[in-house]
Amino acid sequence: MARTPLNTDEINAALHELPGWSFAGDALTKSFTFADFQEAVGFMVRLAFHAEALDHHPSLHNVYNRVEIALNTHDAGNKVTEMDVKLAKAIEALT
Ligand code: H2B
Repeated sequence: MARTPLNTDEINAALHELPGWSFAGDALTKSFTFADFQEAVGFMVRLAFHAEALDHHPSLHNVYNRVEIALNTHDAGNKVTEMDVKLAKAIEALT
């Protein structure tokens, strides 16, 4: 159930509760900017603990103080599912 693809209405409803997040390339995406590289890496490490706890793993792209996140579910054919919304909310709680 949690790894069933969400429809467009469900994704838009989720985005209303996720400020700064977008739906792009079949993923929930957001770019975070930090003071420096160390802060950016610290964020990714803290995020990693939540991802492990949820058994759901983000795509992360880091350049210096920026971290770009894309969330979708491989087990659902790389579509957005409830698991991605859950992880996005956990990430928001970290910032
Ligand atoms: N992460 C993401 N993003 N998508 C998945 O489908 C997924 C995952 N599946 N983390 C999990 C692990 C699965 O491979 C394990 C077996 O539960």
